[in-house]
Amino acid sequence: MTPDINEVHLNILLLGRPQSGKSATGNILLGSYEFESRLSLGSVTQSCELCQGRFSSFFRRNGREATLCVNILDTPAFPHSYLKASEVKNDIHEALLEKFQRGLDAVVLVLRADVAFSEEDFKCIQLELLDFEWRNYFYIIFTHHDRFEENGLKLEEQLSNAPRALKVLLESAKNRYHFVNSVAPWLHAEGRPVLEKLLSLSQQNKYKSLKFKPSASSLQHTG
Ligand SMILES: Nc1nc2c(ncn2[C@@H]2O[C@H](COP(=O)(O)OP(=O)(O)OP(=O)(O)O)[C@@H](O)[C@H]2O)c(=O)[nH]1
Ligand SMILES: [Mg+2]
Repeated sequence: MTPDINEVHLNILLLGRPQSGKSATGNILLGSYEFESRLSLGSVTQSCELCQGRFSSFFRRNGREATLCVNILDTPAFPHSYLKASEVKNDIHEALLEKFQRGLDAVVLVLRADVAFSEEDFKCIQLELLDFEWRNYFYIIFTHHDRFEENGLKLEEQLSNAPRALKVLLESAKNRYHFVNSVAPWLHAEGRPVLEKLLSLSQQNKYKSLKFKPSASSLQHTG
């Protein structure tokens, strides 16, 4: 919760496998090209990076217009093409401590919609940084929605035929997910519905953040 009743701050952590579209997703949430996002045979993002966005009159609260401020932490992939698992983990750990002292409002797993799901996709959130409470903050973003559409695939059909491991993952996110085209020309138009859902997630959590506990190397719920 922020001191100013008409300003809500969301700390958003992006996690995912290499080239899943984490940085591109960060860009659509911000509505600008802040994070380096490009096609590569190896992981592009080498260390955590924080970018901020501020959207005035984003929503109404208590009968007044309110501002949404987002702090987005883009992270190196896990598994990473060049870094060891321990290096990725330490980098995210330190970034959470330094940049998200207040805690986290959304843990976003970025998955490609056009690539078959593998249980490996789930491993990036098993970095031992997250306590069981993270599930209340968990959100899944499927990128490459455009590829999905190009191939005439219907979302509902695909999801009902999804592999069991993906269904379990969606259940653990309490079916909170969104499909995006992270390279849409109108970044903000694509990002706004996701921001609305992440804001609603934070509202469901009564604006209480998931606090990072440095000593315990875990995240816990805090008031
Ligand atoms: N068509 C399409 N391409 C996308 C989408 N999202 C990401 N891409 C492309 O996928 C490639 C990788 O995107 P990044 O944003 O760099 O992915 P990343 O997960 O940050 O990658 P690493 O930092 O290497 O782990 C880029 O060429 C993006 O343009 C999408 O929704 N649709
Ligand atoms: Mg990246």
